[in-house]
Amino acid sequence: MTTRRKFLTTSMLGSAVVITGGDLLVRNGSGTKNNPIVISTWDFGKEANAAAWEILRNNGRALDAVEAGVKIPEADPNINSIGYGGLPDREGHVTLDACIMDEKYNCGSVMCLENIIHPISVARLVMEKTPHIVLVGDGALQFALANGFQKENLLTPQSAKAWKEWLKTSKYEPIPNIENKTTDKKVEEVPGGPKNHDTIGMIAMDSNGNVSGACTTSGLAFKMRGRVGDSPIIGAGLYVDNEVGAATSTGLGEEVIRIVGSHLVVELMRQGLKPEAACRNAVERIIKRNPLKAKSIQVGFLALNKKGEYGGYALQKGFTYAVKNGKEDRVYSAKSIY
Ligand code: SD4
Repeated sequence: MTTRRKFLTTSMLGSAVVITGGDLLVRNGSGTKNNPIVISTWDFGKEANAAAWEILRNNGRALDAVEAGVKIPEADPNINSIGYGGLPDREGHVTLDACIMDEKYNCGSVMCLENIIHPISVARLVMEKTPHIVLVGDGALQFALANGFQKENLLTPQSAKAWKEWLKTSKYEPIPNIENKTTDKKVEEVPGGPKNHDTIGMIAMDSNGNVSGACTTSGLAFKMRGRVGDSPIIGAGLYVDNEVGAATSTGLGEEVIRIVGSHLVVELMRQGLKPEAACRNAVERIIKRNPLKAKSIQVGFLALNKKGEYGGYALQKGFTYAVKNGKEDRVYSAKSIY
């Protein structure tokens, strides 16, 4: 299975530079009108950004860019946390969550969708073709099939193997994306270590200065059947306000939902905080609720404002995000509390 470390190596070979992120405004290069930008969570965001960039650099719409961008990891069988190849729930079903939001507060979401490789495109159709915002489970599948999507088996042999391995103990320990302090390896790379899960959240601003976002995931590995995390919940896993900017999240969804994290980050930016400071503030709110628990889980936020400034922050070390604009194509390591 492809690990983030491997992605990182690949990214670096592909000329990405990993440096510690901050509130960055790349002068003459990013954000604002005529300076499109796309940012997304984790190392695999780099490849997703490249697809989004093809649209942005041709003066396309941010909404089209984020949809095209996140479809890359959705279709990649080696990414075991999104779309095809995602790790299943306890009962062996791959269930997908996704949402999308444009510059006019239009939004669409699917939850617990099975057998459809691109839940993000179904979410977009929910937004554009129905009077609703959310479709779940069988209803979402029915809607997808009625709109020409094909049913596919999303459980790859690798994910099936991992699930069978997990069944031996059925121990449910969702400990996401924390660097293992003793071995200096990320948790998922430690043999027998807890399985990892990473969502892609992507935010783009197009050459008209309009912002859109998308978020898609297979959620927590070996979750309870029917469990839905933050990722497809507008305001939790993603929020876009074209007056202010946008934010997205990754990590243990339950903790993000409690604070309506992405909406909180956007509101903090509205009050004047820079993206990184707003993300940090949201992370601190998670700690305030349960300081002990916060030490052993991961949550990361990523945000972009209308000036093209961006930043991320996480509870734990190990959260990375990718940025692409006219001047840079990089993976940053977000700052963290612990
Ligand atoms: C969830 N937030 O389902 C997602 C999982 C995730 O990095 O982001 N993992 O809770």
